[in-house]
Amino acid sequence: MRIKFALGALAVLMAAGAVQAQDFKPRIVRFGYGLVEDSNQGRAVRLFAKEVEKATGGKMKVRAIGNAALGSDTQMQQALIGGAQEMMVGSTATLVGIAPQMALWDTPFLINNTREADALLDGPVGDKVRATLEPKGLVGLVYWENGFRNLTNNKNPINRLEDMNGIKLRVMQNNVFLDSFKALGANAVPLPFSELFTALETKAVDGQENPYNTVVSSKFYEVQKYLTVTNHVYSPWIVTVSKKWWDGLSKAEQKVLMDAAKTARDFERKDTRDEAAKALADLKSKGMQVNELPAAEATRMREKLTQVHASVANAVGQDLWKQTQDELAKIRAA
Ligand code: TF8
Repeated sequence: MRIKFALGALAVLMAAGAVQAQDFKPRIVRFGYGLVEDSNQGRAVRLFAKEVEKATGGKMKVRAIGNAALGSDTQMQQALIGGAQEMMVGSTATLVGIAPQMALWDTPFLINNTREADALLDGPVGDKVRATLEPKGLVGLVYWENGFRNLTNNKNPINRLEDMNGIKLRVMQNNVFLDSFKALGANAVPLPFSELFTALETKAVDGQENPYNTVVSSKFYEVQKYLTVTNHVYSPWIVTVSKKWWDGLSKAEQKVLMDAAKTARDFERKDTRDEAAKALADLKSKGMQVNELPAAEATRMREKLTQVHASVANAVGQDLWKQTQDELAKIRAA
């Protein structure tokens, strides 16, 4: 009896010791992101860094590098694939060229609220889309929230669909966004986010679309007059790891990164939602002219945008499209 207990206790101690001693090597993680440090993105990356350092007793150190200092989203993706950078968080929209199924998240009016977003992204559909990155040299850990996107511009308030005509609108670099805004009559110009502020400031473009949080953190209110509430699409961010680097990590190290990414996700979604709830008042006080589209015009916009659904379904595959619709129906019924 006593010997058995002693052996059992010894085994437990050895297992615990093993995790500490060999499973965490000294490592530096270069973690890049595109927004400024004082943003929902920056705050969540800093929390992630703290969690990782805590869980590895300081062995794994995360260098959080914001402001696109390591490059735009697409440049960082290439650095991860090549193994020159370990981690990043950025838009799923810029991954569509690498993993076409990511276009699912660009579908206008696919997701109606944050409850649907969390359930869809953290469920089987989100997992399936995330998994398409692995063969391309990237490991997608979890989705964070970018948020519901709204329009800003400098030309005129958008009160009717026709007010979109000829507005030079910066869009993310992918076909769904290009097609969507062309369908609305805008002159859509794809540009990396890192060039956006300057493009707005120099009037190279008239407008852009992003969640309120980003209009605040990137100070777009300094260079944009009109904000129109459209909530035309819910954008996630995705936390990605270089597969080259990931494959060299121990199981314990991989688990630390996954757990920290999830902890940071839960923090980030709440932070983003709290900030978004206050942002509109904040933007008004900073001088932006805010309007809601009249319901009839919103419907016209919605109809134009749902025209692109068929091409998204083609791009991501009919099976995934159908699974998404089924999953959403389930979530809505729950
Ligand atoms: C965009 C996105 C940006 C992200 C960010 C830099 O408009 O919404 O928020 O790409 O990671 O490009």
